[in-house]
Amino acid sequence: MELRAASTLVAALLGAATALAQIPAGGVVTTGEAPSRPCGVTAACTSDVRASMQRCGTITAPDGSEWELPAPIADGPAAVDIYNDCTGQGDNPNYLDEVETVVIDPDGVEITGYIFADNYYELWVNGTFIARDSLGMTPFNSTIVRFKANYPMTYAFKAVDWDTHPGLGMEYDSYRVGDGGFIARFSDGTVTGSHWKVETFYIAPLGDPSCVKVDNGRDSTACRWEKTPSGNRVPCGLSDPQTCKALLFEIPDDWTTPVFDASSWADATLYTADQVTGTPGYVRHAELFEPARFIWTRNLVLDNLVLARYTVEAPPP
Ligand SMILES: [Ca+2]
Ligand SMILES: [Ca+2]
Ligand SMILES: [Ca+2]
Repeated sequence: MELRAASTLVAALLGAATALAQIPAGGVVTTGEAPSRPCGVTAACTSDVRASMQRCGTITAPDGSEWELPAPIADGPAAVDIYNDCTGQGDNPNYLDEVETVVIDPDGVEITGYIFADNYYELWVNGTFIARDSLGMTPFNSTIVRFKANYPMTYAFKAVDWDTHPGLGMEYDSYRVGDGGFIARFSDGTVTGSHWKVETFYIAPLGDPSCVKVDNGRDSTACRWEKTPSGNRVPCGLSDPQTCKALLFEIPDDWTTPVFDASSWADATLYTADQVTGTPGYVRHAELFEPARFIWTRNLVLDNLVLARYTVEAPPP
């Protein structure tokens, strides 16, 4: 009997270990939608473009932990818009005059950056906050930033595929699944590309979060979603979206600093402009971004909060 009890205990422990092993280390699973509130830019658009107010939510996990969704948002100044047809008039002819320089090192090199994100970004250089996107959800704007820093320069982007149902990773009344992607070019020749490191911290919607594996960073490509005529769908969302789950990971405190080790993150995946956006914020100013490439993790659809890093060691020749 004792032997049998012991073997039952061993089996139970193995079962528990297997269950734990099914979700990547540090992952927390939540179910359903968080109550949401307006956040960031909440003024109605001045033009009649199709726009969605930015909304944020706080969700409580079964272990009591609280999570800001779709991401914790930095409380810093917004970037100057190159194109904004919501709180701006579309093309902003004065963006070069309006952009201010964030001085990290007074004797540093002045760098100008051009950034477009689906839907939102925040940027740090060498751990100093540079700017956040002026519009979190839609419509899609494009922005300029400027800073002065010494090499090596570590770029740290927080990029968010914003949703309107926090916790579900879904958007609009149709509960469809949106996608992400962002692109940046800097005046010293630094561009987004596959040499950047990326990691995902909010993966949703998921039916069974054990579809997320760790293989050179967290990989959600085995998680199911389908393209349908009414937008991207996931199996858990077809009958009752509130049964869908999110897999969340805590953002490391020091992730924006040069000393942070991102070697376990994946190399960025490249996407074409067509895969990410056909909106005027990018298309009307595409030449500003050449030859940068749109990047994200391996899953443009289900990975909603993506951190991206790259260090430029010395001025490009
Ligand atoms: Ca935006
Ligand atoms: Ca999106
Ligand atoms: Ca998404």
